[in-house]
Amino acid sequence: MNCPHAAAQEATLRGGVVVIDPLVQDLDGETARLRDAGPLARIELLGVPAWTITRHAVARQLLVDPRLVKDLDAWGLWQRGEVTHAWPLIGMIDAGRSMFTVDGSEHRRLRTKTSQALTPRRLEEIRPKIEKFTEELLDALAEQSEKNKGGAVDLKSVFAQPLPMRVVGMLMGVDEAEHPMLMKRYKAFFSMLTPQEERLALLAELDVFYAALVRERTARPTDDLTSALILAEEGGEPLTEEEVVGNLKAMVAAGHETTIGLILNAVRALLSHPDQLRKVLDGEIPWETVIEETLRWDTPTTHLLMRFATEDIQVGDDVIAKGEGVVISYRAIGRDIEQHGPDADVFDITRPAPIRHMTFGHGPHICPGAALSRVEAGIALPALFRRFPGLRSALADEEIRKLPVMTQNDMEAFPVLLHG
Ligand code: STR
Repeated sequence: MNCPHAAAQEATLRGGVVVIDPLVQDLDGETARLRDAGPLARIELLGVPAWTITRHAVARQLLVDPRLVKDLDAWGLWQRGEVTHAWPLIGMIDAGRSMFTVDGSEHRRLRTKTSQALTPRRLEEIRPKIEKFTEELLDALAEQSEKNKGGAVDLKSVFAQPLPMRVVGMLMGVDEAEHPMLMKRYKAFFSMLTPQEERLALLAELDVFYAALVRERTARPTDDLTSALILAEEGGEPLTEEEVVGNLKAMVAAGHETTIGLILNAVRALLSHPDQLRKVLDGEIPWETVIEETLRWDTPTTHLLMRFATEDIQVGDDVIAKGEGVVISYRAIGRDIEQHGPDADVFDITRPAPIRHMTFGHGPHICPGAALSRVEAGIALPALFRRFPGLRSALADEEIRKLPVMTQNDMEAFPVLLHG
């Protein structure tokens, strides 16, 4: 066994089933194996079988197919009690009634106000605030570095994590004093090293926290999105407290966790491709291209859980049987050769634009925060390199450690040197 990938391959491909590694020890290898396993691949998530979509074209088709639904009760394994709350990934699916878990006309009812609040035009109103947060966090980076006598600082905990937290906190009306508590809980929620009882307990604590915030805004509305979600539209059916809580927690979780990945992965890609970084800093290639290529090549979400078939669905030679679960492997989709060409595995901001990736999804559930994340990264990345033009990684690229998170593409930390 002299091929270095052979052992990993043997461990992760059992009878055509790709076993997703909870410790994320070889993300690129796993992505390639998923792609090789076919447009619709069989996977195993901590002992639980599912299908996953690994191709752009198949995702385009299935993400608008009404026979695939978010409703957990449509899952055969759940109906039969073979998956329960003891399964560590259940919190990714059983997340309360919200725009993330409901389909059809009810989904539109739950989602409309949020997507209206996040249009590019509305986001222009908060751009100055995002710029201000960015400057403050750049100051914090400089301060940390000075304290460490010019030594390494963690770009994740000091910059890439608090920035999206502040932005989504401001939008939803979550007090800054609560941000460290939220970041700590979400880190534990996503980590596969957290015991399941602990994960269920912290989700219950988060529910209590969000319900208190919703009651507070019901009594005294402000101009935040949480208050807007509570207020009935003229003639419309108001959201219930459970629905507002569900939307609020989906927004906070999605709004901060994914954008951390976008910012860190873009910085990492540029620092490990200095020729391309040069082109960006010289103004030859716009930051928007860096953002889109990063979204394609190193997606913040590796696997999105889950949809369930309400009837048998034929896809090519495969049949997704009624009751089976379907995951969307966005990382494999971003590396789809049929969509992006034979060099799909290469980070290349000079590839012909536009880069047609599907990292924000497709169809009715397409990410409502897509424009917001682009605004955030579009402010954070140029500001970071403007302030610290000599920025470089304190680690060799292969030394950067991933967190043991199965669904998100998440770094443990990203130690950088600010001044070359
Ligand atoms: C985390 C736990 C929670 O309380 C609510 C949600 C709903 C939205 C989910 C979120 C989850 C996990 C991360 C998701 C997000 C929607 C977008 C984000 C899946 C389950 C992505 O990674 C794309």
